Amino acid sequence: MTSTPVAIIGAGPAGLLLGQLLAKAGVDNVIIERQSPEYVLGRIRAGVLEQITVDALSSVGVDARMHQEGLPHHGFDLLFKGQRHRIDLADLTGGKQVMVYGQTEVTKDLMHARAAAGLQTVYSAGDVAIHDFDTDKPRVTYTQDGQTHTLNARFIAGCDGFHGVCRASVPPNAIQQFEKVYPFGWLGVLADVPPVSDELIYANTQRGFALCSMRSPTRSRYYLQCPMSDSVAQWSDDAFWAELKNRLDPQAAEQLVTGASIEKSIAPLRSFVAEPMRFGSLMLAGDAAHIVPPTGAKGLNLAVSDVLYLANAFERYFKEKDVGGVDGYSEQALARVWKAERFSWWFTSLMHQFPELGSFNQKVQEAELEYLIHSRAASTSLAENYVGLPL
Ligand code: FAS
Ligand code: PHB
Repeated sequence: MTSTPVAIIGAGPAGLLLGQLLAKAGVDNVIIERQSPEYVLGRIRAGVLEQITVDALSSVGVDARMHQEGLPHHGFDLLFKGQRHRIDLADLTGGKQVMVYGQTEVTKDLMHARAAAGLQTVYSAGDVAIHDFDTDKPRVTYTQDGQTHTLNARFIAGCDGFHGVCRASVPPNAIQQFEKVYPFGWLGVLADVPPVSDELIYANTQRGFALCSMRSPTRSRYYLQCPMSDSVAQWSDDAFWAELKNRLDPQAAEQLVTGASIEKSIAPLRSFVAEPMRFGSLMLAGDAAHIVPPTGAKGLNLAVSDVLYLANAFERYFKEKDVGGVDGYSEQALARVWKAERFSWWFTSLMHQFPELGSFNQKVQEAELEYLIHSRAASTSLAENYVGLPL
């Protein structure tokens, strides 16, 4: 049986970043992860980092490769009715930008930093369970190498994602869940081909939404709105590229470089929030507490703001015995979560096809897009949400 001040469940970006922030504050911690490091790194997810995420990684000294390989972006294109219109993020937000740098790379950098710091991470942990988190002596049990292990802690940080064990362990009468499931998914393709444009293109077309993103000047990431009934097997690379071309403007369709996919997956889209985000000695952070449709590129960045608040709360507790941060964590995190939920829902509703809502919805979407590109006030609102609202 071992003990640690903070037991972190989940070695995704939330858990790993929290671990680094706590270590920097002198608060020891152990991460328990059910998958292998390879499995965690094999998941292809986010691509756009807000400045708060860049700054958080810099604050724990995990930013060198991001600044070398990451791509600062100062704008993106909205494509509708066959025309592209640039949203100038820098001009609209007084010089702010986003960083294009894949979540896989962020996770890799955090993993290496944690290992270099000699912090304990238990990978491939089986039957992870949390206990007594309604007391000040919670504990985690898990199996490894045929043995059952117990980890005592003062707090448990549930950073175990949407399908994790932490939120699921909270008594149903102690938690409120708000959810909206969208009637479509995103078919994503990663390919070692140069991006079709220097910046991202978000397309609203009558055939469905499309997003042109990237990971580097030689690696592209594309998404197509698709029915949830679709399977990856139905989508050959040729079929994917042909449909993407159908959803692009003529110039982009002409310039599109296609190639073999190195990853292809369909992700469901949902908006979800669990309230509160604290249950006694259990604190939820990141996807364990909330999910956004990826349209607004908020998921990973919300996980970061959660753990920034949480690390500060734990530092106040362990260094000054001040419970104010811990007691205020849920309300503080949820205030930012709900603003990002609103933006992600709004941008998803604006850019995707909803056939069940009829042609009126398409016309209203086009009217809002026209208003957006001609109103500085409207495009400023889009831009300041996209680059990330203040902490
Ligand atoms: P994660 O889900 O990343 O990590 C949770 C970790 O906990 C995982 O490693 C998991 O193995 C582990 N775990 C689960 N159960 C456990 C248990 N019982 N015991 C121990 N460990 C356990 N966001 C964007 O901003 N842009 C995007 O384009 C984007 N695309 C996405 C595509 C997909 C398919 C998905 C699922 C999400 C996407 N997201 C995107 C959101 C995503 O980036 C998340 O916001 C981000 O991974 C959140 O990080 P974590 O909260 O650490 O959760
Ligand atoms: C990505 O590159 O994976 C990405 C970028 C922007 C989004 C969603 C996904 O809004």
